[in-house]
Amino acid sequence: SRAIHLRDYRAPAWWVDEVELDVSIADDGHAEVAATLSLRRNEAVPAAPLQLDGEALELLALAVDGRALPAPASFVRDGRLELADLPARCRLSTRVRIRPDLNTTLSGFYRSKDGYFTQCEAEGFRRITWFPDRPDVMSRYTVTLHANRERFPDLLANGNRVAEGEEEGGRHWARWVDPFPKPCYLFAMVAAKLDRLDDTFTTASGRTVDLAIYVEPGKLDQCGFAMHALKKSMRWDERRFGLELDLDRYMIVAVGDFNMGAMENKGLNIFNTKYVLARPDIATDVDYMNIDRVVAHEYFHNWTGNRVTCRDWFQLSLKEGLTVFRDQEYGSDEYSRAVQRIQEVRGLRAAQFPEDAGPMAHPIRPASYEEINNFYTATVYEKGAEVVRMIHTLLGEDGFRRGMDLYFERHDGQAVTCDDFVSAMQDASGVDLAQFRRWYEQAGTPRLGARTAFDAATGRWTLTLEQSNPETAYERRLQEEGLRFERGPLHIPVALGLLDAHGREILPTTVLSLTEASGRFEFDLSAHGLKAAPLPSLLRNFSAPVALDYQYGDSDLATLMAHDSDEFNRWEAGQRLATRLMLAGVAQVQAGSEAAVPDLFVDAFAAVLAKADADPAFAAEALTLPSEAWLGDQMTVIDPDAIHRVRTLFRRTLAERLRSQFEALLVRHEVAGAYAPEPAAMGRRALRNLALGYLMTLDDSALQLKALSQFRDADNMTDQFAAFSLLAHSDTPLREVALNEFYARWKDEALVVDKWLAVQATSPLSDARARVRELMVHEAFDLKNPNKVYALVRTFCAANPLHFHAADGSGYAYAAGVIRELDPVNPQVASRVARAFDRWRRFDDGRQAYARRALESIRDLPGLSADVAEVVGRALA
Ligand code: HT7
Ligand code: ZN
Repeated sequence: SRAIHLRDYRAPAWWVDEVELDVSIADDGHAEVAATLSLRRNEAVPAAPLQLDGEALELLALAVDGRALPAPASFVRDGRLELADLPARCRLSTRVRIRPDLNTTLSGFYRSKDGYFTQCEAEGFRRITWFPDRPDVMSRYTVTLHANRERFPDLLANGNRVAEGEEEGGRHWARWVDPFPKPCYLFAMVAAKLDRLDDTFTTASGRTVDLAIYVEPGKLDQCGFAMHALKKSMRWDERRFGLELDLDRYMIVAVGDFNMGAMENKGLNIFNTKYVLARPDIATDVDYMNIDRVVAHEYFHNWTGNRVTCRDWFQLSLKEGLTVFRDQEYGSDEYSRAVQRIQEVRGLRAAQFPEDAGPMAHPIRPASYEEINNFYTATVYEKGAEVVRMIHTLLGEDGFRRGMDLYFERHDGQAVTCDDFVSAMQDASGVDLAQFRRWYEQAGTPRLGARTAFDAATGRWTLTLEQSNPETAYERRLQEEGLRFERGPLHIPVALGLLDAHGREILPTTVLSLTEASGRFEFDLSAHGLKAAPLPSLLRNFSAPVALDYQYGDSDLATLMAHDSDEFNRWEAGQRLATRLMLAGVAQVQAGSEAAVPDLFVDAFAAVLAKADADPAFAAEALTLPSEAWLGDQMTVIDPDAIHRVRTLFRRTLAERLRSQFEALLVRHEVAGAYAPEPAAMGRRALRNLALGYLMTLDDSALQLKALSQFRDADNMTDQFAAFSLLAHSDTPLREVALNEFYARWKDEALVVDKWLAVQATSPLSDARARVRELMVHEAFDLKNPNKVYALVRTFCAANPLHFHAADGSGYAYAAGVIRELDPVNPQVASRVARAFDRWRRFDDGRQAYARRALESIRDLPGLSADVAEVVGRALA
């Protein structure tokens, strides 16, 4: 295989202390990049030739210490520029031509609309100039940009603008110096014509810094919230972690063509427009919340990622897991902690648990990879954050903060490893994390079994916990690659509470550490005079990323739903009960009978509804049934048709039985006054729209008209979009009305058009796949734009299990066709779409045969990218 292994890591033979870049953008769409690198041999390792990475570069000239080397191309071997016998210190100059206008990969330097932008993480800098493209080489940059003044008035790079001037032919230039040494993946430059929102921020130590958000002309009224989020996150990082901005100027640039969400380039973040632009009439509450979190995430990277960076890409979770944990904590402090936690865990179960169970399984620090872009995964990010959260749980807030302080004290300005992070946490707190480190190297979702026993005579209650760590595709692959790996028990923090038969708490949250394969924990409850066994509330707040197996009775779950003091577990009990009953319904449907919704469930659900006013945002979560994908993941062989049928039946039955309660909610939670993305109002809108969703299952024309008027009259996108998606998924003539009106109104707002596409991609109606195919040739779609591909294609493949997994294989054939077409255009995006096939072996033989054929048709594509080859290769292995 083409795998790169962590064990092969070697420190670089050469350092690059200074980089001078001179970038000249020509009017015909190419650019010339002249680079001078101040090189210094790394005396700590054996001498070796200098090796530089480069991709899609036309090498024009090469010089060492000002002396030109003839035949520059002759120094390029296997895609690398190799120079032997260099003096221990020297200056290497290269000049290359690049073609940003033709760069559809959106990696390196590329064109989007009328401007030029960069994306260098993970390995895009090598598409700009010859360089040791690895994160442990840190350099100081001086960058001079030249371009036409009229077309590109904004010339930006990292750091501070130190000089600018005019040139002949209507051109101008600007020079930027970044005072901080950085790895090249944090390099950024922009040449464009943009509007700018300016602001300032005074740091805790009294420095005033300039803030700027750059957007496409005409969108200035859509960046106020992102600026607000930036200032909130700056203040939060000062308060919670004592971390201040270290720059004089912090810029965010929004771009419509971008492979991911955003990028934390030092002082010059580049963002997907999706995570910057918002106005009440075009962005939903969820969009606002995402913007808040992504702006915070990129800002937090300035310390966790930029000041302390990764030694190599195997350590990606060092910055990503930690920064996600930090943005989660920010979200919890800004919004409802319990609701944030519920959403995090729902996301983890939707994306990371299946990843751990599928062909792409890997630990948060993988030991090998073929294409690093494939490892910006739910495991590295979200499970990585869970691992950091467990450290936080084991150390407590103060211990964790001391660990963070020590981490920065030891490693500021360095490129380090996950081990260095754990060592700082351990050394600052005195908590032994030796066994805990296994979380970094072991893939898979541990199963945590629990058994309890109660002796009423003595009041002794015993909890036995057992962990099992099933083998994953990851270990099988390591073995094939000849890497030895020993599995072992993990250190699992298990937060426990106990309730009596009336739901009163008799043991407040206590964190147990399970370190062996099995552990027994005894509690003396004699003081409580219990007649019956207490009811355990296990794994409170989801204290570890595991799958808990405990035989709760249905009525125990109803008690926990109603009374647990741990809000997360109140929600969890409802999900557990719903999952169990819905899976029983699926089994009934498969056996040829009809499923039924038990009264106990309707009653438990009604009890949550009755208390909904106390916390609408929580109620909206608690009243959302487990997804079709989640139900499928619990089955040995996934049956998407039966699952869809049962989930639809549950929703309709709840709506029928609780109609008046839902209707009352609609009235009670009408939000008065102008729209504001405030937590309380957001919760009420979520609850109200959830109620409308249930009511729309009743096929009642009066309710459909109610949805239509909400769709037409809403003054904000949250309410408009909620009604729109319900109408667009309803089998009535109003569907076309809503689809046409929505498009006509919003066709010039790219991000709203994405919503229009995504809604059609998730349709449960029978023509969904045909519609998606038609939309591929609609003026609204563009294969070159990742947001459009994600909205239409990935949403269909990842969020429409009913139709993507159609029994006739049509969903798979469609996806394979798009992936084959997309691969030469943008392999990163093609590879993300290909991940939709991760679960293919979980389906019946008929579906598997179609999926295999689809995967093989991708595998056999001549010139297939390494990105897609890795994903498809693993799926077929
Ligand atoms: N650190 C950023 C990663 C990223 C990225 C990676 C591969 C290809 C394109 C990309 N754009 C951004 C995002 C983050 O975690 O903050
Ligand atoms: Zn990140």
